[in-house]
Amino acid sequence: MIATRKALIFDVDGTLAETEEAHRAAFNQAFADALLPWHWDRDLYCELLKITGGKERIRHFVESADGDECHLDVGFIADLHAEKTRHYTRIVDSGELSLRPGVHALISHARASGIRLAIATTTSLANVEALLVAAFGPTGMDLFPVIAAGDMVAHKKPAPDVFLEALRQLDLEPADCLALEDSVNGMRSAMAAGLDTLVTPSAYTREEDFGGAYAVLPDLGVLEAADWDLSRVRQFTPV
Ligand code: XBP
Ligand code: MG
Repeated sequence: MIATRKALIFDVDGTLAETEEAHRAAFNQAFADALLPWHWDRDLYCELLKITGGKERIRHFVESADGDECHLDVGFIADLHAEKTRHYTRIVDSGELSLRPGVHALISHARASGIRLAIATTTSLANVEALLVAAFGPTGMDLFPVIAAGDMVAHKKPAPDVFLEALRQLDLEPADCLALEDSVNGMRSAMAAGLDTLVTPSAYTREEDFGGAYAVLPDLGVLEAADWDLSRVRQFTPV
């Protein structure tokens, strides 16, 4: 049973909600505002998502597709990414995004069962706050006393840093926790931190290979239907 775990450590983008189309729109709006001739369509963004972190993703795009040296300036990228974050949080504040199936129920069940909640994400803290407030109201951030996000760690996913930081703040052993992820980068990060990882692939990660995952489910509604019994979903055939 999930109640045997002392904490759940949630990824954000793709796991709590299908957010990447909003991120993609925010990137493209920031590029347009800066009069840059860049547009990331879905196919290109699916490739670029292999690079975690918005600033790192922009840098990779400049190095691989734009080539203009002045676009590699750290300050240029930071300012462009800050504009992107402004657009993204505005999209989230508008209420356009909703939690994925089963997420709200699992969070409620965990709270009722005394299971602690944490976040380990590559996205920016401002984006986490926007999503939690939009989904749970003004006190949404209080649901997750432990939040490891974005630039809090030196190396982004698939490095284990952000999950190790969440475990440090929780002061728990990996075996006492369960990670919830949507991407192979995220799964590798969590597993490298020693965590069992339950994967619910998202729109952009559906074709990825989740070999080694604790379980691969279409969404967390399956876990609720299994009455929160992890042993029952463990045999669930990968999507
Ligand atoms: C997914 C990411 C993030 C988002 C964009 O994070 O890799 O970079 O795509 O957000 P998660 P930023 O670990 O939650 O799946 O532009 O703030 O990085
Ligand atoms: Mg994710």
